Amino acid sequence: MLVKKLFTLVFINNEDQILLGLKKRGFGVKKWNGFGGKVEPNETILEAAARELNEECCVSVRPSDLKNIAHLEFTFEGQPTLMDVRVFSTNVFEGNPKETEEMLPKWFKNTEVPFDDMWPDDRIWFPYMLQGKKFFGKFHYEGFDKILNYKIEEIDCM
Ligand code: 6U4
Ligand code: NA
Ligand code: NA
Repeated sequence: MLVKKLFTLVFINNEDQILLGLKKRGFGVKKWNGFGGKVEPNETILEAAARELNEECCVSVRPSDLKNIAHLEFTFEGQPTLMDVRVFSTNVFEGNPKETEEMLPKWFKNTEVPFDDMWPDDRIWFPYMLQGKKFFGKFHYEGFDKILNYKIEEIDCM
């Protein structure tokens, strides 16, 4: 039996740039990624997405401005957890990204995303996101570095 855990992941876009953060601790440490975390029992997924973004880089968004662009599932060989990650993006935001205890934010050109220092799956699905597609992907890992198998498909609506 797989135990599902719900996570958010938010990407802020500004013209031809995307905001990423270098994770300073915990899961995914030293990797660049969007901003997000666990959904708490007392909040909606959208509220969690906006809250985590603000906690991690001090940027504010209205939950209703977040567009749900992807659904990702991660499983790990020999482990009972399925990470259910809801991915959002927006170009409507307030505040300048600031470093926090968890993340060091930085703007990257869409053509200069640092895939070598990111989750290996990002290289596979970022092109969908950067082309404005909606998609579902699932990735099965051995450890945290090797993708054993995956599936990705464009979808019409979330
Ligand atoms: P705490 O316990 O507060 O440190 P929290 O911030 O709630 O944790 P965290 O940072 O562990 O949660 O959440 C993991 C983040 O990493 C989520 O935004 C989802 C994202 N994520 C997890 N696996 C990923 C993967 N393979 N590829 C990817 N993002 C992933 O691009
Ligand atoms: Na987090
Ligand atoms: Na967090």
